[in-house]
Amino acid sequence: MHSVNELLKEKLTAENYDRLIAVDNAKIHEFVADAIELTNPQKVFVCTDSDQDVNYVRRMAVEKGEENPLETPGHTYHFDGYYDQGRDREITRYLVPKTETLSEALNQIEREEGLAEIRGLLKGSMKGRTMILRFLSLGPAGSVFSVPCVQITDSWYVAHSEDLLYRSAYEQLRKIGRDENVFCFLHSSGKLNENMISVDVENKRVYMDYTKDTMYSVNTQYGGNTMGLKKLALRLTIRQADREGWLAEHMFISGVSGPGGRKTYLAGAFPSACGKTSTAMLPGETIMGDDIAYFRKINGEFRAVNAEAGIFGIIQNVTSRDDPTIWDVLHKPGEVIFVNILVADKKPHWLGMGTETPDKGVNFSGEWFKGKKDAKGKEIPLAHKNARYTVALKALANCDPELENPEGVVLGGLMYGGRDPKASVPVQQSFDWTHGIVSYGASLETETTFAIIGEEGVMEINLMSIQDFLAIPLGKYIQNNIDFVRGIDNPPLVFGVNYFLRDKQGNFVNGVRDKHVWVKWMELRVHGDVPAVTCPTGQIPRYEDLVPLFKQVLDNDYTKEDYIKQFTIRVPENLAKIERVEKYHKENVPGSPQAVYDTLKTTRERLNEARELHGDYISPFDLAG
Ligand code: SPV
Ligand code: MN
Repeated sequence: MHSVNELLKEKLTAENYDRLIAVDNAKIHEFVADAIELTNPQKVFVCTDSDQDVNYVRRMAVEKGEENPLETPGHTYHFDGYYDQGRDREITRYLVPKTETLSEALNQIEREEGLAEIRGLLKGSMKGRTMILRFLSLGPAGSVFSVPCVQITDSWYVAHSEDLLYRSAYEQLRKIGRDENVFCFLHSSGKLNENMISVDVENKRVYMDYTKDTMYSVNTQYGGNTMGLKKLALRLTIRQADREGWLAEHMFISGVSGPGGRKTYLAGAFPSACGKTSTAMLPGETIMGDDIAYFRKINGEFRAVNAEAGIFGIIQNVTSRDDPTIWDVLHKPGEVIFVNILVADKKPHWLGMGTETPDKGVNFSGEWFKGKKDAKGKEIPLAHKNARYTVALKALANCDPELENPEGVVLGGLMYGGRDPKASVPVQQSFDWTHGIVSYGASLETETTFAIIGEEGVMEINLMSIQDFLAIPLGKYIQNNIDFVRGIDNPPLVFGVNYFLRDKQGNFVNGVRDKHVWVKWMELRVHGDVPAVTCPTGQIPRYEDLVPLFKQVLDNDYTKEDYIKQFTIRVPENLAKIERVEKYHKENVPGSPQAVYDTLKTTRERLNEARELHGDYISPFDLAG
């Protein structure tokens, strides 16, 4: 048996060895040595923060054929396998030691058994390839929020994407102590076809050894399964935050401008493909993050940072009209990786782009033509619905200047939203913190979307939009959220939003851009500038406050009919939702806080009282007094 050091010395070139040893951390050295022994790469490349190294990764992604250049300078595209187009819940499992239990709601496997399985799949997987080693930081560098990470991958595409999405932190990691903890991620694309696409679909696995803060991923390339710092790290930070008394959330953060030039920071949680990124980058506002936020109490303030530094955003329905900021980035020279789009004439095309699209090209199914069918006879769309773009936040004209502030920003409000066709009004504010956490966060019910492999349009509860990533008991997580604001003088206001409410005919009652008005209303509420109408489920906007906002933000004349259609309280639908949520908590959330049941009960009572007075469907004008 080699010692760790001997093995590293033998397998790395002198230059790469020196680079690795300069990061004097025992866990990292052991992790790398073990990964080398296991996966047997031909070479090891230790990537520093230098432009030269980062450019090398970018160049290799193209040279090895994992990415291909598009017409616009700096733009490339990458395809994932046909059956590898989203996060895969089925094969994503926690490794749980025999002596421990984890919520039954979480997909898991006994640790030893799972480790043996995934290590078996990783064995020799990097033969003939280069192992890339990256040092990265979650949260701004050198801050109380930062979480040091090490990613090993044999995919230049994954390494390149992480460069756009995270903060390179080789220099920062050189300063960490020998025994300090770091998160470790080991990914291999596994078996590849001639187009450098993972093909061993049956053996796709993402296993998470939370006992060692180490995650394994194999036979997949889709970002959400492979980039350790994205959803794999979120699971680990949720555990760390639980131990240390802070919060790691599936939330965007943006700066919303208000009267007199003030700026108010809002955060929000939405399940994948429910409007999170588009809310984060509303035109005229600033974006600080679109996916993962950390919250800490600092000197009695509620402060937030973005764990990431880039966007892995859904491209479907990105149009010049609705999303001008990102449209601009996707059309001008600069670094962009397009993922699972259609390529024709070296240009990217996607679903719902608002311009004419070609009838043939190349997409995630290979050569594509209009009418092409899959093995089951189903028509293949020109691009996958979950096609994405990867860009650094600093490429956006409206990137928030506080992105790298080590102290983060003070949060004025936060929102929870899902795809709820029937019950919730488009926007409402909770009566207090706990009421909001329970009624909008812990009650979040949503239709499943294409961002996760499986059936679309099925209603499910997705607590705080973070359920896929919870690695602590769900009840504990809710309690932590409720308790977090203790000792904070001005906790953020809590809002519930729903961009997907439909009328009886099944039509959406709102336009896609209406969310901008809701956000502006929240901004006014944070500063107490406008009153609100009390309704059984929360506080809703007054018609007279929305009229000027619709005019100012969208240049629309907001009608009373629209207001009534959107803000009518649907009592039976809300009562039915409460029943489902209560049942869900009783059956699936052992230890759900008493506050959840108390709050649901009070809301039910309020709804019943209102029904006595006003009937099943209550016009907001009846409540305005
Ligand atoms: C999401 O699905 O919530 C995403 C994309 O942000 S990923 O997790 O990377 O699949
Ligand atoms: Mn996400």
